[in-house]
Amino acid sequence: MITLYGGPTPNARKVAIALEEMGLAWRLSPIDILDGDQLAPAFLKLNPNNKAPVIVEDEDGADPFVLWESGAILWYLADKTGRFAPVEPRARAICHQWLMFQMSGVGPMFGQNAHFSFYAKARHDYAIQRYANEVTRLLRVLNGRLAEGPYLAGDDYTVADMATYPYVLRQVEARAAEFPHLKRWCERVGARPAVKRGMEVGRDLLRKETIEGGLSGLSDEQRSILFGEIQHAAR
Ligand SMILES: N[C@@H](CCC(=O)N[C@@H](CS)C(=O)NCC(=O)O)C(=O)O
Repeated sequence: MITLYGGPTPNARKVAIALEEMGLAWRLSPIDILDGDQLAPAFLKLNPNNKAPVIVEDEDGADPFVLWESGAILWYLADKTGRFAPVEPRARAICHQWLMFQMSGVGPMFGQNAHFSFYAKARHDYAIQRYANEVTRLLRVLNGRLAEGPYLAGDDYTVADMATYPYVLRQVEARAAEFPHLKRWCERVGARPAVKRGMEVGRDLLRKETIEGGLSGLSDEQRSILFGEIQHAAR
């Protein structure tokens, strides 16, 4: 049995999608990052980087296996099941390339864009513009790639698609005319039953303070947990 620690966020959704696609037995252990669950000592023992998702795999008679960083989790699950990543070295490298592109480009830049456009208390025009430009640039790269074939790694749906879909969906819905190939890919990926189920992970935990929950505004304590004194205190 695999326990997924996370909530209704893009990084946990990627992992939930993969677990569903691969037909693995799993359950959710909810982590509410606005309440600071990621800073609790028991969670920090699993992930000293205080971020979800984390998976813990329990098998009879073996020590639990703990893994964090969503890209590493997806790659492990693909290796474990022999599914959703090519075997031939060059095809595998291309799949890995698009997974790394999501992890090092799309994830951080979309995250900073959300931070400066919606969550930062003060307005920083330079930062807002910089990350909005990066989001557009990255969406163009993805759109160009998907003009060449149905999926990011080529002909087959892989973990690279699972990693990217939860991040880009909202932007693509809002800007479909600019990114027609990405839009068609979103429709193709989003129609998969396992993707629909994975996207629902922790839905009941969605907070009104988040963009998806309606952006009602963060309290000072929530800001401190996520971006301030509490987040950065030595532990
Ligand atoms: N690179 C990490 C990023 C994980 C991440 O940023 N998780 C966020 C939720 S989407 C989190 O747990 N934030 C809590 C915090 O920073 O304290 C991954 O892909 O797993």
